[in-house]
Amino acid sequence: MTESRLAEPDTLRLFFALWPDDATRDALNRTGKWLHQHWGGQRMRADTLHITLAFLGSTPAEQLDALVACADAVRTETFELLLDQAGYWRHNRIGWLGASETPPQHVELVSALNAALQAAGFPVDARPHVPHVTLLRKSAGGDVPACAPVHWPISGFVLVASRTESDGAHYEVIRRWPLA
Ligand code: 2AM
Repeated sequence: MTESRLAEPDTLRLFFALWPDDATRDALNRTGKWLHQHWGGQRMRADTLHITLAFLGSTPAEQLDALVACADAVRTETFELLLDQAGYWRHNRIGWLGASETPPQHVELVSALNAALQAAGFPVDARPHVPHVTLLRKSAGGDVPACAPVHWPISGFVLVASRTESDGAHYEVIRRWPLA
């Protein structure tokens, strides 16, 4: 057995997400800076910015193949997400950027993924999905400032493994799926 196999974890903290291209990441990061000037808190590092589609949490590594099969079953067309609305959640002190109108393809992507996950016995979130990019944590919130809209071309989605380290969460994209 090789050293790297020995180091492979038995469980992974996983989630499906939309992962930004470089231009979208830069635009989201600029909005994070702008929101931080208004609301304070801790800015998310640029390399962590994403939209969660389905959060699985701690998952046995042996279930990865089943997860991949769930994502393989999704047939959604590419679309554009217009992120034009900042929001703040008091219960977890998160400042975020979201969409004033969620495109039907996004709704269909989330529901197709969740349906496949549920049918395969994975845990799914019963709460309504609010597409958002978390930009600030431990933030005070306040009056909602106007934000420059971010046009995000969605051409695929990813499976991400998360590790928590002293400087915060680190995310590794472990698999990508293109949209039709
Ligand atoms: P958040 O951005 O609103 O905090 C990785 O933790 C990603 O999964 C984050 O985007 C987080 O959303 C999301 N997530 C959804 N449900 C979660 C949960 N129960 N615990 C931690 N993160 C969760």
